[in-house]
Amino acid sequence: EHKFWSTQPVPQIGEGPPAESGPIEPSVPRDQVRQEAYALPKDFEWVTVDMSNEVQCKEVYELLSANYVEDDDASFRFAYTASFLRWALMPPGYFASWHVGVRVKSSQKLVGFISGVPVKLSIRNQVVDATEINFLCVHKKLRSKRLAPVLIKEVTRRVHLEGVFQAIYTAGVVLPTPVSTCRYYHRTLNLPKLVDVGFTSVPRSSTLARIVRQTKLPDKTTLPGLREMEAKDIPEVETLMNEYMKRFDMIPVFSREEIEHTFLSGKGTEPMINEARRTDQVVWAYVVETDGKITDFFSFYTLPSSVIGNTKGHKMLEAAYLFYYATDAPEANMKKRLYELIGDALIIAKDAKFDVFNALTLMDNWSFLEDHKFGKGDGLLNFYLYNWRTPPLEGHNPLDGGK
Ligand code: YNC
Ligand code: MG
Repeated sequence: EHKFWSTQPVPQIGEGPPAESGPIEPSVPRDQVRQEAYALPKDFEWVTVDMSNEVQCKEVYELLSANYVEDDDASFRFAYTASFLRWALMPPGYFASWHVGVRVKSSQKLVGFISGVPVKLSIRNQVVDATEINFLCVHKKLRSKRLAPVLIKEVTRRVHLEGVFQAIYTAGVVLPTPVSTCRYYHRTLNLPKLVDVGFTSVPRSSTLARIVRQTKLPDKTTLPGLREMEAKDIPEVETLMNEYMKRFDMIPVFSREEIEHTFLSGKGTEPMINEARRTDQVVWAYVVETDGKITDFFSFYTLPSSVIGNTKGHKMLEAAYLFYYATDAPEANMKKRLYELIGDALIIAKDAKFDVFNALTLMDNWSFLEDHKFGKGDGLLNFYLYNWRTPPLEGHNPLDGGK
């Protein structure tokens, strides 16, 4: 039973798949949107967090570092960096008012957060101006007090005030009602560390040395013409992505400015950890240039997790997450080409000192996960739409069978 979610414009449990796609409730003009903020318990107040302000950005970073998403046995907690949060929350056309905080009135301590950013989605070829909601977090000491629904209602109100009535969000928890569910897969890059921190264990039937040998990657990338993406590649990457993404039923529609922001603005300025990585680099984006033409593209982002038990002196698990990719390979050659691209992504991530490379069972990932020795994880990620009905997104993904 969902006291809050049963009141919201989302497909309710047991409703069954809809016959058609579309909004659940109508959009309304701005003057019909509630003008006053929702009421908080008396000791708390709303704030709009200014993510361009170093101090405020750090406050969000600190709230999340200590209180954000943990795995099921509380061994790891997502540790989004401040640069990541700035990059994720300030895309072109972002609304500062969608960065919603809750402070304790007396101490001004930040104890709650939720954010939205604008995103254009194409869902079964219907284009929807939506918001992507992320980083919902309530301090551990204030859990189970029904603060989350107030945060959700307040961000919804602020989104409505800008004329947006649909949202997309993901969560590990099951709520009414996922439009799709993906599983995490993990590719080992630094086995000894993954074993030390308890992320992986060596099966009795094997040894550390044997698995290191079995998962060893080539020293050098293999694709001729592979190089880091640059500003001059933006138009070609845009075309390549637009074409390739037509394969899927729910996709973001990026403007040129969004492509630049998403793939090129996150390179960082701080000192290099080694030749392959800056301490504050968020995104890695590569293209394959063949005879002066961009034929392929891939990207991944960094999302470290803190090791909660601080096992064997390791504070952080450095994880890379596969992000968008695209290729102009014809269908008959697609599987092979994607295998090659992701192979090079793994090598680059290893050079950049990542411990593990994660990917979800979405897009065409099913076609290379097992061949590249990704292991099936325990974690699932549910995708949700707010105020939009559509039949479940099935994809063309044989690994879905193993949900
Ligand atoms: C969740 N993750 O079911 P019912 S993901 C949505 N997303 O409501 P209370 C959630 N709803 O079932 P707590 C949720 N988790 O009674 C719980 N809920 O109807 C629902 N964790 O509230 C829950 N971050 O305040 C229940 O719970 C109600 O104190 C209970 O707070 C929850 O960012 C939370 O996992 C998650 O910080 C804040 O546990 C807290 O437990 C926490 O008593 C660690 O709340 C961090 C964490 C969530 C990451 C994410 C996406 C969020 C999407 C929110 C929904 C957006 C809707 C669209 C809005 C824009 C619309 C437009 C236009
Ligand atoms: Mg609460």
